[in-house]
Amino acid sequence: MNISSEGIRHLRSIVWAVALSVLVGATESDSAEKILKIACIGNSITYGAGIQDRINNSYPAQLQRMLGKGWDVRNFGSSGRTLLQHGDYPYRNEREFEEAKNFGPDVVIMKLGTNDSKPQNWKYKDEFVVDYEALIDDVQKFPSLPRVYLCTPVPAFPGDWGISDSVIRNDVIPRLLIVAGRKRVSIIDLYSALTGKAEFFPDRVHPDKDGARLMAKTIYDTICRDYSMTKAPEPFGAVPTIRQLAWQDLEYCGFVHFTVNTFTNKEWGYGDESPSLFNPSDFNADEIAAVARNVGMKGLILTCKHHDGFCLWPSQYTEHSVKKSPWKQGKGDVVKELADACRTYGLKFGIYLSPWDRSQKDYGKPEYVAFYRNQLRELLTNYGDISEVWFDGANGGDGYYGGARETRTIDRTTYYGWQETWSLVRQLQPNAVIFSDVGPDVRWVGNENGYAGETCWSTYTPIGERGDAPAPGYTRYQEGIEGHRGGEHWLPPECDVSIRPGWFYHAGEDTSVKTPAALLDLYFRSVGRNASLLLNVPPDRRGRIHDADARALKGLKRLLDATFADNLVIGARCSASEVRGNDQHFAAQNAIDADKESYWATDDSVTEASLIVEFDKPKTFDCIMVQEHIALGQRIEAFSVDVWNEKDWKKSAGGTTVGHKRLLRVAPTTTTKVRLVIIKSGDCPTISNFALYKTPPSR
Ligand code: FUL
Repeated sequence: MNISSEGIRHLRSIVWAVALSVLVGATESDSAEKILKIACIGNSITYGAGIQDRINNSYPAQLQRMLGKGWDVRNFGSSGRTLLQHGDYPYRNEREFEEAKNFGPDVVIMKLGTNDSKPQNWKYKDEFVVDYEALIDDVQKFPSLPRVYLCTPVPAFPGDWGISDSVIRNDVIPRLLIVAGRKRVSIIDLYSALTGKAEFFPDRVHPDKDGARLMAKTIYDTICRDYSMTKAPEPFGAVPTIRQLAWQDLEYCGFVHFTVNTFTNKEWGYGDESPSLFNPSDFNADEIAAVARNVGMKGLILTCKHHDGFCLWPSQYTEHSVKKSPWKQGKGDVVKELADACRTYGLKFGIYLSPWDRSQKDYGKPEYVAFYRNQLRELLTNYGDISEVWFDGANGGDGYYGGARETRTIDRTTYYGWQETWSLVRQLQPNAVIFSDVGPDVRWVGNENGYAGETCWSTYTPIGERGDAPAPGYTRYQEGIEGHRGGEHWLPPECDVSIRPGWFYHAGEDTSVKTPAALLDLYFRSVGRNASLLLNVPPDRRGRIHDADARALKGLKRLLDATFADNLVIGARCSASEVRGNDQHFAAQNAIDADKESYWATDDSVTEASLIVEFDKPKTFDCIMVQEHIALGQRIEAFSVDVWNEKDWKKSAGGTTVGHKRLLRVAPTTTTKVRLVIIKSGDCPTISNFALYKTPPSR
């Protein structure tokens, strides 16, 4: 497609901006900072109707992520709107149109026509060309003089609400082509891009997030071409969802094991404990949340019900709960207090609801599964936002079972009907990640000692113990430590570990709390190996964090703060063996700007590359951090970090996988130049961060 007159006008304005910046002596980075604004005009498909988490998954939101910094993409979609002025709801009359104008866009992407295909609107088809031309005229007269793109509507499969695919294909699109030709604006053909993709249209009209992704990608490709931008690398293998990316950034959270066991001094309650045993003398959720926040945790996960079946909230489905405890005269609700405290202290709040329940008489029968889901529904509806739902794989065995006192085993692969249970979570808490041995969002790392493998893939294909279909509690869980290169699913590992030998509080363990140094070691072996750290800190019988635990946590915080206080590469010079398309968007400097969204990348299929960081004066480091831009998948399989000894390069450290974050500790090393070498990568590397730190000598 030729560059239209608008295109030339626009390019001219960019040339002017650059020329002006030279005249006034602006630096290169000033001109690079000019943000181009894109207004997306359209109906419910642009708005993102029906898309789960439309704020993040509508096509404009996905386009924003693809374009990255330097662009500001806004969604001005309005559901049910028509292009036709005589249509039932003309877009032109909506406030979104005014808002798009006030936004001052450099680019306007127009995508209307789907609702025009309804019979009550299409009877005005003869006005379609005139109306669209008038709308384009209006847009081109916006004070910001935007460049206009016209999109063909996506297909309908075959349609609903009177929307008709054949009208879109045979009547709307030919008229759009006439408009585009007459107004000399570029067409982006979304109809062809989504043809045959019925699976992306669950309601036959609105694309889901994958459909919206394809729309965004089609538009992104056009923009890259017209603005002479190098396209970002294609995703490599399985990639994370938005909710997984958000989870990954939490890195360090607390686990709170608290129940009747705290008072019986047990690790696994049998299910016959009297609820009256649960009686913390001084439970203080605010203090627990405050400690967690102050030591750097990003969230807390509470054992709302452990295997003993005792519920920390007044569930309407059982009497085995705080309702029957003397604590707060049976009026208390630990879940509510901790959920509220987390909100007050800016922490995420997650829930653990043990699938195995040793108190329930129906455990093992279908009735129990319905009961379990009812309890889950209570937790997912009554306590605000839930960030993570933790499904334990421990399952079946002896128990009280309403007085039967026997051993019950269940078929772990079929009994719980996990798909249905997970869909409840999706429906009631769409932003929550689901943790279990098999995900579907976060996997168990395969041990309770708090470490991931030195090689650690976020990609994973869980397998059942006998090589068959897996389920929570039925996997070759040891494989979770490393994950699988090229694994089918994006399933990053979470490392759960207790600060004490047991998961619940036992006074006898007050002297066995892990030391700050041991905790730091765990941090490096979890967060530093592409996993997350879920550190259990069990409240004592008062319902508070024991001093010994609080001291250890504060000690860890001091060590972490000291280690990561000063990123030595900030302000250094950085160059790379190669930069993707020689384009600033993928410059070497992006790897040391401490901005997670920007990254250094090479051209496609370049799988060996290096990055050199140079200092003005020698610097001493003892800790290395590398991060990949995992939104596009995990790629690196081998890397090394070399230092310059004024004659040649000498290897300082190395490793296999990187992923979200890789931390390496080395002996203190002083040098003027450091080199990150990507030795092997599944496709071109994408490095979002390379950092060096020096731990100050301990006081
Ligand atoms: C295990 C449970 O059996 C432990 O008691 C603890 O809750 C741990 C986190 O998960 O499977």
